[in-house]
Amino acid sequence: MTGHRIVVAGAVLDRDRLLLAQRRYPPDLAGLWELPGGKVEAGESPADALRRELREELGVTIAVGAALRESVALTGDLTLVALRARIECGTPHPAEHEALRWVDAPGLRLMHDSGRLVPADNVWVPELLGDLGG
Ligand code: 523
Repeated sequence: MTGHRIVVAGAVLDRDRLLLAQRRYPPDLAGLWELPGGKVEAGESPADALRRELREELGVTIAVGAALRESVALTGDLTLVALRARIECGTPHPAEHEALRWVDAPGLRLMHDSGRLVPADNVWVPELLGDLGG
C-alpha cells in the first residue's frame, strides 16, 4: 500500500441543500467548487480525516454518514472518496477556501452544467441530485 493515499470529501447536506466550497489552489483548480475535504493521514480512518478537515477548513463539527457510491482515481497515487456528513455544531466559515455556498438541486445542476465544479467531483452529481430531491 506504500504510496497509495485516500483523499476524502464531505457531502455536507442540510435538508435540500449541499455545501460547496471554492478552491484557492492549485492554479488549475482555483475558482472551481468542490466538496470540501483533504488527504487522509496515517492512522486515520476516512471519517476521522473528514471530521478533522472540516473542523480545520470550516470550523464545524460533523456527524459522518454513508459513502457516496463512486470513487475517483486522481493523478499520482491518490484515490478520492466522498462521505455524507451533517453539521452537528457550528456555522461553516471559509478558513482555507475562497468562498462557501449552499446549493439546492437546481443550483447543483447549474454548477455542474456550467463547468464550475472541480472535475473529479462531477461523478457524484447524479447521486447528490437524488439526495437533494432533484
Ligand atoms: N480533490 C478533488 N475533489 C475534492 C477534494 C477535497 C480534493 O478533486 N472534493 C483533489 C484535489 C487535490 C487532491 O484531491 O488534487 C488533494 O486535495 P486537497 O488539496 O484538498 O487536500 P489537502 O488539503 O489534504 O492537501 P494539501 O494541502 O496539498 O496537503
